[in-house]
Amino acid sequence: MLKIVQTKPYLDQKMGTAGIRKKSRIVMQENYIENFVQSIFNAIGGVAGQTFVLGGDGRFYNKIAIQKILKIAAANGMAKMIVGQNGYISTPASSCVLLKNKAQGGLVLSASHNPGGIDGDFGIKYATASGGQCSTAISDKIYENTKNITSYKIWDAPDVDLSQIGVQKLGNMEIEVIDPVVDYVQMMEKIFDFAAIKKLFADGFTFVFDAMNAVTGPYAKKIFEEILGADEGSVINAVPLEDFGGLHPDPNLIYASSLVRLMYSPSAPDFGAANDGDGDRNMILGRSFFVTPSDNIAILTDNYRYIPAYKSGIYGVAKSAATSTAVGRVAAALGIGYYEVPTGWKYFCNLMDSHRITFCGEESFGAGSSHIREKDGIWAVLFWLNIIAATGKSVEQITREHWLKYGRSYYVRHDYEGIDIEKANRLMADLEAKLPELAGKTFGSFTVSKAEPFVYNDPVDGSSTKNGLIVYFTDKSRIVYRLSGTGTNGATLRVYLERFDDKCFDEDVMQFLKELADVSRQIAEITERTAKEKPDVIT
Ligand code: VG1
Ligand code: CO
Repeated sequence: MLKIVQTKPYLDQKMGTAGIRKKSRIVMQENYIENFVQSIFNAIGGVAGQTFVLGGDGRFYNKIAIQKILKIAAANGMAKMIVGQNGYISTPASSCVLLKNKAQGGLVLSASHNPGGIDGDFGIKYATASGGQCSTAISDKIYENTKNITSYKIWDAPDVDLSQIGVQKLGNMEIEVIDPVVDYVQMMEKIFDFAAIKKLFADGFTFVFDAMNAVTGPYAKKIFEEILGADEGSVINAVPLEDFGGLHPDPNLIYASSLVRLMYSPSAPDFGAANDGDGDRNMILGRSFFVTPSDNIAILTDNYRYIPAYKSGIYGVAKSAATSTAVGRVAAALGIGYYEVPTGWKYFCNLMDSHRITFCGEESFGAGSSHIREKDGIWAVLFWLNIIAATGKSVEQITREHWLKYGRSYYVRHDYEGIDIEKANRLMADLEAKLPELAGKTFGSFTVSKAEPFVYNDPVDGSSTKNGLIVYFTDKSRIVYRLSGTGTNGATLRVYLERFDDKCFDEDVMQFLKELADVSRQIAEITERTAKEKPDVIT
């Protein structure tokens, strides 16, 4: 039965870099999810007769939120909701299913790499018919709606059983429960040379994939163990858990520490990888060797010819401004288009839709291609396995040959977390104001060549976005400053440090970037303003 419920607006439902992201307890407030989802539907002119895709990374509150969303969708006249079995779907699989079914929209319940649980985080990403997350123009409209909402529609009915694959009805809406792994696997089989990777494993290549107790476990088990023949047990932490087993499902050197320890131990397998909570981020490791995400996208691009789906040619490549310039050198060598966009995958979508780019990547462990409109963790792992199968080279060899050819961008990101929001905003505003004076100034051994805000003018829709501040130095070093748009605890200042060297590739990264790190604090007065002498997290 259709029910109309009176509600009061929440004033904090503004989307950040990737959807809305909040502490679980905030999302659990009365009508919080209902308001947000109804506001999406209102802002896009209703969803009557439409098809959407729905699922989440399985974190705490996934189950409850999904039932609410199904009932709101049914009450709003949606024709069909395609739902991942048990309410699970990875972010890349959601984009895949959305595009395959030509659905009008998709909702992924996830706070990505943020920890889960009642004291962790929850979030919702909203994708349009393009398969990618909505533009800022649309999220602004949704935000306006959340501030003025007075009622929502909900179908008053018992909860829906999502455990069995098949079709059922909720009011007039059809619910199709699918196994999202199936469509995703089919897509991967079309892109990569599965026969060659199968042979690699059959020949004894050893591998470990850490799903971090999050959504990619079932996908990874199916693809790597069942289909490609990696040893049983190669996929670890493979069962999605509501609290990720206490892990922080962020695949980097800090939070995937047990995998990192294994990869740097004498019993390391040939290859190690991890994905984040919702399966769109990846970390790649060789034996005692780590591939930085900025190098990752550069190396994948340079090796596109080994991959069946790309071997006949690629369009250009894009990276977020904060990502190192490594892939830019590859683009120049290949003579393909090259774009720098603000942080957030949504900025790549127009470039993919208009065939300007095929690949894109971010320093935050994200890489992907135009096969979907999200970054894709398992895709990146398969890409590496395919290169290794085709070349017979190790992760380290492939990376070292890359440096030899193009030079190396030593790169690190410093995060200063939990800063008072007002203080953080002031720091950025004051820094921006003094950028023009920086040119020509010397800090230690670094001389500033140019300093300016990063402004992106989208060549497709003409929109203009300012995101972060960049200081360039005469020796090709760069510092990028920006505030995170995914945090749930005060403000996080991200400082991205890059220094180029085309002769020596074996410097200690931290040591090599130490002076630049000091300069980054000096220029932005970080310690004076935040009382932090060093970053809270270094990745
Ligand atoms: C972070 C990353 C960004 C990424 C975003 C979403 O944003 O820096 O590169 O696209 O998270 O990632 P921010 O604004 O906190 O720096 V995820 O894996 O949601 O899906
Ligand atoms: Co993610």
